[in-house]
Amino acid sequence: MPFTIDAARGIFPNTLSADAVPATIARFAQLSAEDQLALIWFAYLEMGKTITIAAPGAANMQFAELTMNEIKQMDFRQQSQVMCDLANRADTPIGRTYATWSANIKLGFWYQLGQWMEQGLVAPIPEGYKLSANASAVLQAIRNLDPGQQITVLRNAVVDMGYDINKLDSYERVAEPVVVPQEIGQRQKVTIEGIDNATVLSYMNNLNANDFDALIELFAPDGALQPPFQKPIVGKDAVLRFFREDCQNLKLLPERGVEEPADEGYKQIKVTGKVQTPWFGAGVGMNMAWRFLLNPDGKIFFVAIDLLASPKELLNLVR
Ligand code: ECH
Ligand code: GLY
Ligand code: GLY
Repeated sequence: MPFTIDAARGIFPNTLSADAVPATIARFAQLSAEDQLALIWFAYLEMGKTITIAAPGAANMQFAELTMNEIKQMDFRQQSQVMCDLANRADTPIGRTYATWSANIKLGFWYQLGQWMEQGLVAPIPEGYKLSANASAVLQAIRNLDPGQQITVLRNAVVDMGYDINKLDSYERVAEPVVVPQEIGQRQKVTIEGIDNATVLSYMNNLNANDFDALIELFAPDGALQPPFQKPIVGKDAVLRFFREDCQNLKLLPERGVEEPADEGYKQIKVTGKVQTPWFGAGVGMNMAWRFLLNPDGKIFFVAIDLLASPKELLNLVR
């Protein structure tokens, strides 16, 4: 085998990803729980002036409902404690339940709590709460990011909360049900300047259509997918599970790409363009790159998805 996953991760090394995102998350993680919650509250309010967030679907919320109602019954002091425990990743029953939820369920849970905070049903951030100097600096760093990077910081902060799932002996993952794929007649096909590779085009079209069964057949058995700022997910079973749990209703808008031969009959392809999440729709276009390595059978041996450092990177197709 000419390529290892590790070697594949290094294709198109000139790709500049948004390192400001993990750097900001690392600074955020150092803050106290109170500061973390208040900071997100302030950031969320400020972002809400320019971008609109879609309400989570009912399918998404049903799994968090029991926990949310439990929290609603508590007094303000207990509610604040639950929120701080989540930020502290404490080992509590709610922290354990939260850990089993998919990213979208976690986001839907906080979306609802935020609404209840506004309505006075859940403990607010204390009036006049003053962020520490460090927290103010992190908030300022978030203000300086572009919208796609801001929502990624928020998402990652929410996903990281709760008890560490790896410390649970056994658990069942909880995700929203998988929607049926879009009907063939309804599907739109992408075009990518400089790319006519059938695997890459099918990847985009199948993901856009939520057709995960067709999508996974584009991968080699030992193929891998690397989401932004994460380690590769390896093997068809794990990649399919990721698609079904975390990748519904995305909109991929690839724009251009390059295709080059690699060693031993492999092929490397880089594509740049925008991605929209169902949470913000056309309101936020994230600047992304896909770096594909296809095996001699034309199957995906590796694909990395990167959040780009700046819109300028959309035009960077050099090796
Ligand atoms: C309040 C205060 C107390 C604390 C908290 C609060 C609530 C916060 C809330 C935050 C909501 C944030 C949201 C963020 C959503 C972000 C979504 C993103 C999606 C990115 C997806 C990408 C997909 C890329 C991919 C592609 C592929 O080809 C393969 C698959 C995949 C205020 C109460 C916490 C409510 C909703 C960033 C980039 C293109 C890799 C997935
Ligand atoms: N409203 C976005 C989602 O449920 O994924
Ligand atoms: N941030 C992209 C994902 O993992 O869904």
